Amino acid sequence: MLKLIGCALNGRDPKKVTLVYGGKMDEVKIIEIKKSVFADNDADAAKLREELKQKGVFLLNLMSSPGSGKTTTLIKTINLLKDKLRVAVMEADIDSDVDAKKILAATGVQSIQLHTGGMCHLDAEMTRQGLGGLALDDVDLCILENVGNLVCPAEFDTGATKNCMILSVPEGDDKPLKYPLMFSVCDLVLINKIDVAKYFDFDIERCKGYIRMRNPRAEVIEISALTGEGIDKFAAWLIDQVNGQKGGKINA
Ligand SMILES: Nc1nc2c(ncn2[C@@H]2O[C@H](COP(=O)(O)OP(=O)(O)O)[C@@H](O)[C@H]2O)c(=O)[nH]1
Ligand SMILES: [Mg+2]
Ligand SMILES: [Zn+2]
Repeated sequence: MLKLIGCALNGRDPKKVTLVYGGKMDEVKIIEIKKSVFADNDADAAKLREELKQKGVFLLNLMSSPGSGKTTTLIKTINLLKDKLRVAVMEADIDSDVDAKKILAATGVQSIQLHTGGMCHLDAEMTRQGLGGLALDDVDLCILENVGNLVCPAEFDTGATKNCMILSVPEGDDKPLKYPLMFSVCDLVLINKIDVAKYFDFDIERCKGYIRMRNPRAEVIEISALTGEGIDKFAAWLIDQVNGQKGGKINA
């Protein structure tokens, strides 16, 4: 059977999306839901963003290339935040459930795997279906780890409250020049793996200049998910954002 992959699926027959979510530590549940294709994703995303605001849920869409450190960053950050905020995670991947299991095992927070079965990005409707698998009444901050890809995830508004991307040092400081849309839709750019900066010709100031060129309002935080450097700044940014949306008083 011919398997369509990636954006080739756009506009084709509705397909199955598998959700795997954690209950107890070693337990995962599987739900299958259908993906429906909406003609106007931007309108659907705006509607979802408003629904989340009404519910008091801040949704962060986290994007990057595969391997830049999304899952590692989430684990470190959630362990700093989970006593202050009720956090949930949606892990999107073409296949496998390793990231949701890793998050659950390392943090104990609600964690769902969105199994896209070929899709290389999420749209608002897929995100909504994922959210349906979470107990949202118990969530202040939900983080969506989008499919690893610097191209089409930037083209599809997921309905997230804010967008964040990770650029890691080994990828090179010129990526804002090569993937302009990704940098222009992000509110926050995390520059990760700064612990290995000495082995690469990655110039952090030059990179920040390229990011500003694409998006003058984007904030930039340097981190190492391995050593934990800068993770406190990312955690404080998240608390600020959640407070901003809820009008809350959670202390960083
Ligand atoms: N040296 C170093 N390695 C990192 C850092 N963050 C992540 N990694 C490693 O990079 C690899 C990919 O990380 P992962 O979190 O799975 O990336 P993802 O695919 O974006 O979720 C793993 O081997 C991590 O241990 C970092 O800050 N420094
Ligand atoms: Mg990951
Ligand atoms: Zn795609």
